[in-house]
Amino acid sequence: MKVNIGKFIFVVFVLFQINGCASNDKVSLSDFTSDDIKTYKTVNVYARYSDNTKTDVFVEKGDLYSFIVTGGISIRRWKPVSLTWDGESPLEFLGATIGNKSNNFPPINATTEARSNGEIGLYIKEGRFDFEKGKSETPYVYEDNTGKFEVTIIVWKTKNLDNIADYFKRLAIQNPENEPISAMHDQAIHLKSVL
Ligand SMILES: [Ca+2]
Repeated sequence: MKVNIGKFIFVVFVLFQINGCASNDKVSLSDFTSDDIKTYKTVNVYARYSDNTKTDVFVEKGDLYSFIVTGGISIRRWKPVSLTWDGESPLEFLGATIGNKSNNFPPINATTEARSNGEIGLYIKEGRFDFEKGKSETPYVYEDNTGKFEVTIIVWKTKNLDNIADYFKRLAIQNPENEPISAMHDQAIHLKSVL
């Protein structure tokens, strides 16, 4: 499958509009498996942790994979300590790697196609990050962070985006409070038009 990069960026942009925030409603796929899924796993990414979080989930180039993100973090940054932020957007603060390379468009509450082979890593974006070493170059900026994102990674066996969209439709019915999951159905349909 070849990706039209312009359309791809457009889809990611649309997605940003839809799924700007993380939900606190946990999602369990354990009683909701599918023959279309190669593997899935939920990984905690702690806001105070300045290294890349290894997931032990591997993708091959061309695999479709999805992240469902729940939980929430506070980063605080350089703002006055009297002001705190909760519910930082995973779109802005959750980063991903494949192998030891940055994954520029991680599928935050979305589905995308792997562009290389390797283990998926997850990290909190704050300061400078050394992808080769899998460590922040500025670990001290993490010290005042709180919370975590819970990221459910799905690697699909199927290449059929209709099946993936249907899966999220069914999952949305089971998780009516989780808005990102509902939007993941629509995003999979959008993705079909660009892959
Ligand atoms: Ca911080």
